Parts: sequence; structure tokens; C-alpha cells
Amino acid sequence: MSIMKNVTVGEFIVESQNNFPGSTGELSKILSAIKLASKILSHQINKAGLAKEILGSVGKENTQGEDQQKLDVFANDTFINALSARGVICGVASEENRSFIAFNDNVNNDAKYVVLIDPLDGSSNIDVNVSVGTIFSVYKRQSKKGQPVEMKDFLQSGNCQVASGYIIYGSSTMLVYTTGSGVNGFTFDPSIGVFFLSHPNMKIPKEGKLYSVNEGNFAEFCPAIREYIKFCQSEDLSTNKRKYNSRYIGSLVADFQRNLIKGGIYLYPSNLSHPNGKLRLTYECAPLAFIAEQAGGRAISKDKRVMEIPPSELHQRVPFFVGSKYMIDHLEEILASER
Ligand code: AHM
Ligand code: MG
Repeated sequence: MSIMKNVTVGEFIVESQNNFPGSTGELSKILSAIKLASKILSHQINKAGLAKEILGSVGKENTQGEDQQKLDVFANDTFINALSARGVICGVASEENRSFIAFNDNVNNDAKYVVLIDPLDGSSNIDVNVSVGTIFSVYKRQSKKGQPVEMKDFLQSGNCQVASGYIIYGSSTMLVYTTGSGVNGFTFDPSIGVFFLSHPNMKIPKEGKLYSVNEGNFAEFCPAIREYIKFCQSEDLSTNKRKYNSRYIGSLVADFQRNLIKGGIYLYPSNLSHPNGKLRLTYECAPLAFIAEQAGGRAISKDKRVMEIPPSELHQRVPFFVGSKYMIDHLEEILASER
């Protein structure tokens, strides 16, 4: 096997921490809590087809009116418990909860970081055995240490992220993260319960051959997006072949990961049922934008870098376009010509 068995994610985190003299190790502990929760979740997802008590809907909707799956609830509890137990963050905001949770005790109130998390993205795919993911980001608190966290700690623009990452529960489980010095990917070996560095210094190809969008919404897209999709489908005169291939799983982390490795563009524009796009700025777009940029790609929303958008509310949605640099450059030109 070509996985570099000698470097575990734990060793990699410690090594990276050593490159920052004066580091307190708090960020490392957060990553390690996320790592632990993801192993528990990976185990549950792998047996989802067998265990009726974890498969399917809980029969009620989450805070945003979406059907909540049993595994959504399990994932949310698992990540929040793992993060609160270590006393290294002062609060967490989750896509599954209406508001943030303040870890309001003496130890956690002294912590300097907050975490935002989408514990189980694409959960409606579990019943049909399609890859799902967890997305997270870490910010330094803005409020005073020793006090309970406040909303402003969670409403920071993506530029302020200290770390972000995702876990994909696919044909294998992978953890991919950045702390602002490149992107590294780790593959889980379930036989010994360890993530090994398998994708060091990930880079997204500058140009790709894949476009990913829910084309069922084509008629509802604005003219610029329709024009861009037609461009993707048009013939490349130098090869007499279609310019790009279409690939859409409908599970954001899986679509993102494929395009990160192979090169491509992912689009979730506004449509009639989602006038501001479907994806959440804080839980989904900003963390993936940080990874895309660190891997040499780009992420925009209409006329701005996603990383520059200050959130006005926790569950804010924005149109989201992310992927290979030249593909986003071209989309940006078409969007600009419409304004
Ligand atoms: P979720 O956060 O409720 O799971 O929804 C987000 C998911 C993404 O994983 C995926 O990219 C998108 O919804 C797919 O939406 P659509 O079915 O409209 O194409
Ligand atoms: Mg989600």
C-alpha cells in the first residue's frame, strides 16, 4: 500500500505545533477531539445499513426546517461532547442547533477558541450508501477570556479562521485540514484505528475537466450561470470533445474532495427555492473556501471571495462557487459581465 504508514495525524499535528514556538497546544487538542469524534462517527456510518436504530429519519425537522436523520443527531452529540470534554474551546455553533452553545464553566471560559461545525453534511445520502462528511472551522474568540462566549465570536469572516477541515466518510474515511500553511490529507486505517498521512501538501489543479452543479435547477438559475453551464457543455474545437464532464453527487464534501484531487468547479447558485443559495456560509462555504485557497484554488460568492464575507447570522446562506483557479476566474468574468 502506498500510504505513508510512518506519519500519523497525531504525530503530524505535534510536529506542526513545534514549528510555532510559544504555541499552547490548544489547537492541537481541538484537532485531536475532532479526530476522536470522527472515528466514532465513521464506525457508526459504516454499519448504518445494519443498525435500524441509527438509520433513517427521527421524524422531525431541524432548526432550518430540514428532515433530521438519526445520524445527524448522533453526529451532533458526538462532536459537541468530544469538544466540550477537553476544556479547549469556549463554545461551539452547529448547523443542527438554532444558536451557539457556550461551554460556560471555569475551564472552558478561559479557552481562546470557538468551533463551528456541520456534523454530518449530506445526511440524506446515508440511506442510499453515498459518501457524507463533517465540516469544521476554528476561530479565535473576540470576547474577553474568562467570560461566556458571545454571538460576535461566531460571526467572523472566513479570513479569521485559524483552522478548517473536513472528514469524508466514503470508500475510506479521510481527514483533510489546513491551519493556513497548506492542506494535508490523512486516510483512516480502521484495522488499527489510526489516520495516516496519505495526501501531503494537496494542490488543486489550476484547470480541471469537471463541473458539478444540480442541473435540475437549470431553468431557475440566472442568465450568467446558465451561460457558464452552456460553456461547460460546449465543444472544445481543438479536441472536438465536450469541454467539461458533469459530475454531481449531491454530497458537498464528496463533490469538493473529488474536484480538489482531480480539478473541477462546484457551483451552488441561487434558485427559486433557495434565493440566497442553499449552502451555509459559516458551516460549509467558509471552511471549504479556506481549504480551496490553501490548495491553490478559489472560492467566490457572486462578486466576492467567500473568505471576505462577514456573516450577519449563524445560518446564513450564500451562493457558492469553488474549485480550480482558472475555472473560477472564467466564471467570475461571466458573472461580472451580467452586472
Ligand atoms: P445538508 O447540510 O442539509 O446535508 O445539505 C447540504 C447538501 C450538500 O451536501 C449538497 O451539496 C447539497 O445539499 C445538495 O443539494 P441539492 O440536493 O439541492 O443539489
Ligand atoms: Mg450541511
